Amino acid sequence: MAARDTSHLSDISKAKYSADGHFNRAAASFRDFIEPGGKFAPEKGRYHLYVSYACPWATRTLIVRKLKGLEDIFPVTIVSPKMGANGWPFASVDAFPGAQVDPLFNAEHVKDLYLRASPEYEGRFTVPFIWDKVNNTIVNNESSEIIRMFNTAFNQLIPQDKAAIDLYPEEHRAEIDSINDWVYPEINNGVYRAGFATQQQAYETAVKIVFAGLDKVEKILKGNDFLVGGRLTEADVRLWVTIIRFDPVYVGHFKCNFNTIRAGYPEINRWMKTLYWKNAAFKDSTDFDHIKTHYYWSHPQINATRIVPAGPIPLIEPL
Ligand SMILES: N[C@@H](CCC(=O)N[C@@H](CS)C(=O)NCC(=O)O)C(=O)O
Repeated sequence: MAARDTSHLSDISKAKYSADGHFNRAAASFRDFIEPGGKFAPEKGRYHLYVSYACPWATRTLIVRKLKGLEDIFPVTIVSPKMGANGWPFASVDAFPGAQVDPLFNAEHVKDLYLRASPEYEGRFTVPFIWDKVNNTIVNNESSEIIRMFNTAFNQLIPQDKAAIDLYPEEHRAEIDSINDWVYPEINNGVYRAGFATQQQAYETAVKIVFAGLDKVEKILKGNDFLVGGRLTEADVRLWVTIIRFDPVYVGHFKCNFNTIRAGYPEINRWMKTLYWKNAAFKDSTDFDHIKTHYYWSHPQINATRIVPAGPIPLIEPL
């Protein structure tokens, strides 16, 4: 039987746009939860996390995995940052430094695992996602839900000091939710809407929204080390992954160039640098080579030469 043609799902240049040139991100499809007593019970070694260092959504899960000390419970595989017509490749196909082979099936591309889990799958082949070795399927491919699972589902299996870390504390949930509600459309996804716009007006609308969002964050962080409640929460993690990519990628590649973080947003810059330099979960989850190569190489519709810029110098300022 001939393999099904899934190129409309794996090739980012064939992603869906609205008639007025706006980029629309599709919702994730695998939405099960790992929880005690559920179909997907928390167990050491049962699950596998697939990520790209390049991807902001995947980096959320890497940061929380490390903050919660889940490295032994939850092995991870890093794909190559060069996302081509077949989507994300493993190192067996593209041995980019730091990329790894698929340890479970020696798959060539992420899409092979999606189609193994669900042969008729019609969504995009995105990272991050969690693979379940017992049911041979994908449990979840939505980072905002994966970090919630990491926050609580494995608390019985990890040391008490790690179990006590709560990135979504009851008393701050309303405030975290309300920050997430605008940070996602205006900033996390806002930079993509600016960069992937195919019409001038769609770009201009989107880029203004990004910088209005950054102005709000700058005000919140004045005199504060964190976004909510004077402590590290998922709201910081979710925003940080976009900010760390801002000067190296989004200013140039996505044309978000009203200002840079380092020149225009001193409070955001301080918050970003402090988390990077003082908290290994953030620094160790960041690979600027993967980040820059991914964006500038993988979107020939906006960078036809695939040349990766040498700057900025430095990639992140010292503290
Ligand atoms: N809702 C998803 C979004 C993930 C996502 O869009 N990942 C991008 C990389 S940054 C991807 O894998 N895109 C591949 C594609 O669309 O073909 C999440 O937050 O986990």
